[in-house]
Amino acid sequence: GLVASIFGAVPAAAAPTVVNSTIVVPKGTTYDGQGKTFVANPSTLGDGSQAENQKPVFRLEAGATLKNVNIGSPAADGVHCYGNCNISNVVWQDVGEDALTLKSAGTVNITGGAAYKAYDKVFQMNAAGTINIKNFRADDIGKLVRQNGGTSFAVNMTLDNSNISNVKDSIMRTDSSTSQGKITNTRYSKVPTLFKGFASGKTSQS
Ligand code: ADA
Ligand code: CA
Ligand code: CA
Repeated sequence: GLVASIFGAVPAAAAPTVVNSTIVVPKGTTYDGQGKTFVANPSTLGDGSQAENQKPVFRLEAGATLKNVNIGSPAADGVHCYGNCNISNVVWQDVGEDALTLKSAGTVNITGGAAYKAYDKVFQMNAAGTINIKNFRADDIGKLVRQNGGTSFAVNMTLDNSNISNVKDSIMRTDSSTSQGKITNTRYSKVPTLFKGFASGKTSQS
C-alpha cells in the first residue's frame, strides 16, 4: 500500500509471505522470488530453533533453481535440495535450524546471496556430492559447510570470492577422509579455523 511521508506517498515495504506448507520447485524448473521475503509458519513448518526435523520453506527437486529470494525469520529448515540445485541471490536473514540441506546426491551451486545469524550450520551436506559457493556473504555463523557428522561419503566443497565473518567453529567441516575443501580469493574476519576434519592434502587455500 502507500504510506504518507514528508517525501509524499511512497510504497510501504511489502509484508513477508507466510509459507504454510513447503513450496515445491519441480524438477528442472526455476522459482524466481523477485526479491520477496518469505517466512515459515512456525506451527506448520517449524520455528527456526535448533530442534531437528523441521520442514523446509522450499524443496527443490533435481535440477531446480531458486533465485531472488529473501528468507526471513522464522526460517524453519530453510531449503532442501534433492539432487542438483542452483541457488542464486538467496539471502537467509536469520538462518533457522540450518539454511540448506543436500538430501540426495548432487551438486549444489550457490551464487551470490548471504546467510546471517546461523547458531550452528549454514549448508548441511547429508548426501554425496559437491557444493560450490561463490560471491557469498556470511556473518555470525557456526559453520559454513558441514558434512553430516559421522558419515564417510565424499563431499567436494569450494568457496570462492566471498566474505565470511564472525564464525564460531570453522568454514568447512567433515568427518570423511575422502572429502575435499578448497577456498580461493576469500576475505575472512574472526574465523578461528578454515577446515576441520579433512585428511591431509585434501584442503587448499589461496
Ligand atoms: C544433525 C543431525 C542429523 C541431521 C542434521 C540435519 O546433524 O545429527 O541427523 O538431522 O542435523 O540435516 O539438520
Ligand atoms: Ca541439524
Ligand atoms: Ca536441518
